[in-house]
Amino acid sequence: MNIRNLFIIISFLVLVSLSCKGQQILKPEELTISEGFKIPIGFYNAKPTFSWKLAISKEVKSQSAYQIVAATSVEQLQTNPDLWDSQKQKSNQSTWVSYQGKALQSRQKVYWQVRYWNQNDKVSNWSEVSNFELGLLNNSDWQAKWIGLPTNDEKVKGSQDNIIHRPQYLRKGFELSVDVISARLYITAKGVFDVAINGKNVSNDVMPPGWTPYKKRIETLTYDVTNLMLSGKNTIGVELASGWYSGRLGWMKSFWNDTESPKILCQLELTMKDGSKKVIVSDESWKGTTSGPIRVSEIYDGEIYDANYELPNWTTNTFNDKNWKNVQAFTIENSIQLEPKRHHTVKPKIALETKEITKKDGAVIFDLKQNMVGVPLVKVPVKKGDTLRVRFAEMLSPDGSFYTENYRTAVSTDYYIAARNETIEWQPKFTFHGFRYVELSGFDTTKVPSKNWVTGIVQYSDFEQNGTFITSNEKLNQLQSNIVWGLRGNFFDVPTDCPQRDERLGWTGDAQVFGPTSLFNADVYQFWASWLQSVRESQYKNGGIPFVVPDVLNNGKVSSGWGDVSVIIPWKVYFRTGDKRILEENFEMMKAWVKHHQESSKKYISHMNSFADWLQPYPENGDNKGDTSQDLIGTAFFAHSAKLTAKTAEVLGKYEEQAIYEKLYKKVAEAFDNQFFDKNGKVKDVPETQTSYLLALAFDLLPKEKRVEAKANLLKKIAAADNHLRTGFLGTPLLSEVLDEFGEVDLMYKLLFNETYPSWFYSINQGATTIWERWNSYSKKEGFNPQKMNSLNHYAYGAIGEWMYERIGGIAPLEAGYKKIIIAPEPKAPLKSASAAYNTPYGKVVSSWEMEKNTFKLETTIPPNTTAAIIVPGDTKQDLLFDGKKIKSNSNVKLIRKENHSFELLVQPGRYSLQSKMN
Ligand code: RAM
Repeated sequence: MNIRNLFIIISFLVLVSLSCKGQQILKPEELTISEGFKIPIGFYNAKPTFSWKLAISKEVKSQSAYQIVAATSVEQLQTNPDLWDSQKQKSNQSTWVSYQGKALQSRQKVYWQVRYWNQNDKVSNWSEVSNFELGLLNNSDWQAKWIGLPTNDEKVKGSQDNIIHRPQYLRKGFELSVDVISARLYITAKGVFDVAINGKNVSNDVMPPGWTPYKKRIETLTYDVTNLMLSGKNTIGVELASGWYSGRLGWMKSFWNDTESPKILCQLELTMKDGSKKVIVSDESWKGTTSGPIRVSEIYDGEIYDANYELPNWTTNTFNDKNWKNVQAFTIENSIQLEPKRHHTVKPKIALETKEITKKDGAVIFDLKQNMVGVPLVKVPVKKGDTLRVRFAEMLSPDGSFYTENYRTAVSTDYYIAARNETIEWQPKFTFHGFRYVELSGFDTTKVPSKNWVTGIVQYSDFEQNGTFITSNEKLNQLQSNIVWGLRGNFFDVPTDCPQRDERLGWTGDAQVFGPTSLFNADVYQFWASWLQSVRESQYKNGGIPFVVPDVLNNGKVSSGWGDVSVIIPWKVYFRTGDKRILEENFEMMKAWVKHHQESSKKYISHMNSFADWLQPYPENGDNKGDTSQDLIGTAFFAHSAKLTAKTAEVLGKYEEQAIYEKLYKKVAEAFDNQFFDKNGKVKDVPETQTSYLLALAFDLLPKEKRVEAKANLLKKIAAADNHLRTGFLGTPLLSEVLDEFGEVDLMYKLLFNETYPSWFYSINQGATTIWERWNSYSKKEGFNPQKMNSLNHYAYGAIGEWMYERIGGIAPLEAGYKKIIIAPEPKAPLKSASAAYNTPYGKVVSSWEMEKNTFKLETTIPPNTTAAIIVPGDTKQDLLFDGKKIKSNSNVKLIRKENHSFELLVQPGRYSLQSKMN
C-alpha cells in the first residue's frame, strides 16, 4: 500500500469515527432526586428516588433502558460504584426511580450518574456526576441540647395582652488548634432564628426552620459553613424569636400557645486538616441576652427595632459577653422527631420598587402597585431619638387613608428607633406583612421623601416558576398574574389562607381547591409533599383532619370539603408528577379520613359539619356558608374521597382495597342520588344551587340518564343568575370542569369573561392585583365589604387557573406525570391567541395558538420519552396542514380521527406546527 492510499484510508476512518461521534446520543440532563432536589445537602431521605431528562435531539424519542450508578466518591463512581450499580434496566422510566443500593447513613455524601438507551437500544453518554448529602436523620445523631433564656418569666405583654418573648441573642466562642477543611452546621429552633459565624450571615433564609406540628416534628437545617471558619478563635451567634412557635396564632385567645420560651438546637461538626473531628454544640456553656436591638417581634403585630440596643460585632471574637446570662439547657425529647427540612425555606425572591409616593397628614405613602407578602426594605434618613413608624395596607380607602380594618387585630406595624442621625437601611426580620402600600412617619422631615426609600422584599418558599400562560386578552393576563401573586403570597412555608390578618393559617379547604393550580405555576411538589406530612401528623385518632394544619386551633373539629385535602391533594400531585410515593405515603391517611366520613354518616348520608360552599355570593340565608346543603356537600365529598382512594389502591396494586372503596363510592353515590335528586335529575328537599349540581356531576354521583337532566337543570340555574356564577370555595373549581365535560365551553368562556359581579374580572375591574377572599371584597362604587373577614390576598378563587392552562392554553396530562400528554386548546372569542408552557417531569411542553381570520395555527412541543394526543379544532372537510403541507401519517405523527369539527393526532416527541380552517 502506498503512502497516498494509506492516507486516504486513515482520513476515511477519522471521518467515520467523527460522524459516529456526531451521532452519539446526548447525555441525560437535569438530574434530580426525590421531589425535584438538585444537589441538596442536609437531605432528608435515605431512600431517595432518581429522575433525569432526556436531551432533545432527533435521535431520541424515548428511553428503552437506563443504568444508574452511585458511589461514595467520584473516583469510585467511575471505577467501581461501591453503593449501587443498577445495571442496565429495561424500562422507559426516567422519573422517580427508587434507590436500591447499600443503606445510607446520616451525613453520608453520595455521588451518582445515569445513562440511558434510546428506542433503538443506542446508549447515551454518562450524565454529569451529581451528588447529595444526607442530614441528621435521627434524634440520636444530636449531641446538642435545646438552649435559651426563660423569656416567659419576663412577662412582657403584646398588643392583645398576649405574652411576648423578647428576641434572644445567643452566642458561643471557641478555639480551634487545627484548620478546618469541612464544616457543617446543623441547626433548628423552637421559634425562628438567624445565625451568623464570625460576623458573617450563614444564609438568607427567612424565618427558618418554618412551621410544622412542633409537638411531633421540628425540621432541621444543614448549612455548609466551611468558608466561614477561621484559624484559631471562632464565634457563632444566633438570633432567636418566637415566630409560629410561641405566639398568638389564631384570632382568639383560646387558640394561643404563647407561654413557652423559644430555644435553639445547633451542632457544628468540623472535619480538621489532620483528619480529626470536632463538634461544637448548643449547651450550658452558651451565653445569651434579651437586651438586643430587636425588642419585639410578632408575626401578626410586627417588629420593633431599637438601634440604641445594638450589639456591634456580637457574632465576632472581639465581643465581650461577660454581662450576658448563662442559658438554660434541656435534653432533646424523643417524642419530637428532628428531621431535615424536606422543602425549600422561605427566601427573599423579588424586590419591588415603589411606583408612586403621596403625602398624607404628615406621613408619606409608598405605592408598590402590587399586593405582596414579605417585608419592606427602608432606606430612610432619621434623626437620633426619632421613632420611624412603618404601617401597611392592601388598599387605600376612597379618601386616600389606610384601609386596615381587614387586618382585624393584627397591628402589622414596624418601628425603628434611631440612635444616630443617619440614613438607615433596615428591614424587619421575624415578621411578615401582606401589603401594597407602605406608610412612613417619624423620619427626618428636613429631607424630601423619594421613591427609593421603600422597596418591597417579596418572600415565599423558594420554588421556581414552572409554567407560563399568556393570551391576547389583558384582563385574562391580569387574572393569571393575580393567581401567581396569590401563590407567592400564600406559600409562606405552609399553604395559608391569607397572609395579612390575624389568621395566616394552613386552612385545608383553601389548599384543597388551589393545590392543582399551584402545581402548574410552580415546582411545588416538595412544598405539598412536606405539608402533607404535617397533615398526616395532625390527623386525629378518629381519622378526622383538622381545619388548619399545623393545627393551632386544636379543637377536634372537621369540615367536609376541607378535610378531603388529605385525599384530593395526594391524588392531584400524583397525577401531575407520576410519582407513586406520594400515594404510598398518604394511603393510610386517606383510608382513615374516608372511615371518618363513614362514621359521620347514617345510611351513607353524611352529617359531617361543613364550612360548605364558603362565601357563595348572594346567599339567601345571609350566611357565609352559602345555601348548598351541608349534608349534600358532605355526602358528595364522602363519595369522591372513597373513589379517589379506590383509584389510589389501584395504582398501588392493592386490588382488594380498590374493590372495597369502589363499592363504597357506588353505595354513597346511590344514597346521594336517592336522597337529594328526584327522578328528573333535579335537586329535591334541599336548596337547589349551582354547587349542588356541580358536585353531583363533577364527582359522578348520578346514574347516566340523570346526568343529562341534571346538566340541563344546572344550565337553567346559571341562566337564572343572568349567566353568572353563584359558587363559593367548593363549587367554583368545579364549574369549569363540569361545563367543559358537558360540552359547554362557550358558557364557561362567558362566565370567565363576565365583567360584572360575581366574576373573576369584577375584582380586576376594581383594581385587584391578587385574588380576593370574596367576589365582592371591594367595589369602586360601594367601597369595602363591611365584613372584617375580607382578605385581599386569598388564593381560593384562583383555582380557575387549572382550567385556563389545560383548556385555554391546552396542556393537560392524559396519563399520570404527563407520560402521555393531551394538547387540546379551546380557542374562542374574545381570545385571538393563547400560549402556555409547562415543565413536565420529562421536559418542557409548549402549546401556543392563534386565530387569524378563520385560520387556526398551533405550535406545540412534546418532550422526549412521552407521547401526545393533539386535538386540533377545524373544518375536517378541509386539509389540516403540518409544517405548511397537507398532513400525512408517518412514524412521528398519526392522524387517528377526523370528526366533530376536530382532528385528532397521536404524535411522538418533537415540535409541530399545525394549521386548520375553522369553516
Ligand atoms: C376563614 C378563611 C378561610 C376559610 C375558613 C373557613 O378563616 O376565609 O379561607 O377556609 O374561614
